[in-house]
Amino acid sequence: MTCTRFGYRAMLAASVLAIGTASSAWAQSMNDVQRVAKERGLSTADLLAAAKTFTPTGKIDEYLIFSSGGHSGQVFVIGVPSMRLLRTIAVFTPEPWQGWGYGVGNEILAEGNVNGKENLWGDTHHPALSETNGDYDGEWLFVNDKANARIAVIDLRDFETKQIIKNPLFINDHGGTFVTPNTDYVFETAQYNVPWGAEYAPIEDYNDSYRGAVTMWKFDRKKGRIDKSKSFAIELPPYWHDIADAGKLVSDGYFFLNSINTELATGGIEDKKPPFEAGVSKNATDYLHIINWKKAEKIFQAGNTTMIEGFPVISLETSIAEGLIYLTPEPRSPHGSDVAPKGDFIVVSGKLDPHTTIYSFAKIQKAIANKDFSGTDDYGLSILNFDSVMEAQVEVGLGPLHTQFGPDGYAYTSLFLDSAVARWTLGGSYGKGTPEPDWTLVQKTPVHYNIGHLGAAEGDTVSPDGKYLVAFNKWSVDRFFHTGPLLPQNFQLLDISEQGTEMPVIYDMPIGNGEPHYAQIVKADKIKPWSVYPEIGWDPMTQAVDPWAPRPGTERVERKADGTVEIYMTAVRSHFNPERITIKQGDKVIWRITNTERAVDATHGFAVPQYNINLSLEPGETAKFEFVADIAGTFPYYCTEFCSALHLEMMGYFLVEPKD
Ligand code: K7E
Ligand code: CUA
Repeated sequence: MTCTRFGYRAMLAASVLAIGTASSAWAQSMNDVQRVAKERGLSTADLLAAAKTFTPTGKIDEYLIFSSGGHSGQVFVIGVPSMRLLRTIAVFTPEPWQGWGYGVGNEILAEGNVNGKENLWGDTHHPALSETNGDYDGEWLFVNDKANARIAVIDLRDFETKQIIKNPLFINDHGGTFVTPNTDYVFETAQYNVPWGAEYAPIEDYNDSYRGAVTMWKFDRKKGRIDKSKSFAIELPPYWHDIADAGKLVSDGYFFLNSINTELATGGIEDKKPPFEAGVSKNATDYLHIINWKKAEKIFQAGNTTMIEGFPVISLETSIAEGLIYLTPEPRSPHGSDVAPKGDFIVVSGKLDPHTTIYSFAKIQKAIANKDFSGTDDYGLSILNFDSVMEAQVEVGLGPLHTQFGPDGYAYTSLFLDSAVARWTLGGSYGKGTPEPDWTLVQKTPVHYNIGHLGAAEGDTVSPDGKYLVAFNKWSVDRFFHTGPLLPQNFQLLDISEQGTEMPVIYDMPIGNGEPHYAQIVKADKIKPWSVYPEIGWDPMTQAVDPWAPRPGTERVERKADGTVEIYMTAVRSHFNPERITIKQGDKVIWRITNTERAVDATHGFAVPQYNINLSLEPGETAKFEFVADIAGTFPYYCTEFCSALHLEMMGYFLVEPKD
């Protein structure tokens, strides 16, 4: 990068020298650059940032961000370094462009019904790419819904949601989704605790009736689904459990979960009791939970569980007896818990403590072996002696939240109150990778404004890439045109490719359709999506050819003896076949459509007015939807994609004859 910068300065110098002589086309073009820069008020730093991020037409981004969409309930896919939004993946919220929830996807959305009630939105916080040996493998993506304690599974062959699973034990989650290094399990922890199954119990009974838990969802990679029958939960004290991370390499088999509200505050500002914000932050320390999930798996497989809400749970008593869970103090209002690339350190940040605290896994193991405890909590869990397990503390600044890692021994921590990204050095086996001494704050770059999570390229894996870091900022204040009082969030791209003191902000990307929390950044060439579905008649729900799929020559309307009308339709530029369908009011309709195209991007839409139907049929895809034609009338259906010059002609009439 240094070379590039000198090269660029040399170019600018050359162009300055060339002014007035116009001796070459190159000089002329650099004059043009200078003229435009002057007209637009751009500095040299701006031009350099532009050169680092501008991605000419036809060039593909090097990295992809998979970002949670906050309470949009979706996932966003963004290219790096161009910071172009490439796709929204519809997850918990219906989305008409993808035809998600308007005839197709409805069954999957219904899997997410909460105690039988439809919930057509979500609050996505932590996406997790599937991993093999602790590295992203580009196959699957998981994301949680904090509002209703649900997990979604997305297939990265077609970027579509395949499963939504509702947690039977709790109704709110936050610590999730996180995957174990080979994606054997996806884990999810409750945050705002409730009695099992969210049944009623007065808040005064918090200690006795409200429960914490972590659910270990077993992922069946072959089926591409979470297998509920092989999943289980581990009961936890009713602290509010927050972010976690799975151990890897030396710490594989463990996960590290932090907590707040060890005070067991229950609010009550209206009764002059301390509000949650004060009650939850009273203690100087909360607890990092160190959980041996491989041991838990054995206990579950041995059947040493209790069925609660029809789901196997390892009780707190069993965990204590088996040495499954240990606690250790963590400084004030911890939020991030991030395992370093070699699995040897766990970095925790307390929002109200200006340090990051680094725990050593080797020391944790030693303390467990030596029963080096400073006591037990009220639930009987042993507390490892803080001084015995703490490796280092680094003063990074105000409001530290989350930490990511680079390839060279740097760690990066988001500072919410400072609105900055801190770069600091790891010690131990990471030492000597950086010019600075171990465990030292190196530099802080201001970001705008109120950063939450941050993401470095593959920065939470066993082999971080460095290069780029994105600050996922909560506020944008004065960075963009004010779109009324509701402003976009701001993703700011930082260049972290150079060691030492510089991490310039090189791009601002407004997010105008949700409030992201965590995101992961993966090398784009690890994702191998299909450009068209493998065969004509492909059902994305089963990822296989549907034997019932309509094909050219089989188009028809069949009336069954029971009054059901089955429609077999094909779509190809620029017509549907059939184009006229007449049925009777009250008929039950089963409608199948296959897009028989093989050309890349030849997607057809299919919209029926009044009936709230809108599909997206990608090349090769077949879809099936059902409804009762309860409203008589004349309904022109049409293709919602501008698929050809004659796309306006891609339509037909759906005629529903009145009953009598
Ligand atoms: Cu916003 Cu991970 Cu939900 Cu921190 S969380 S910022
Ligand atoms: Cu098909 Cu427009």
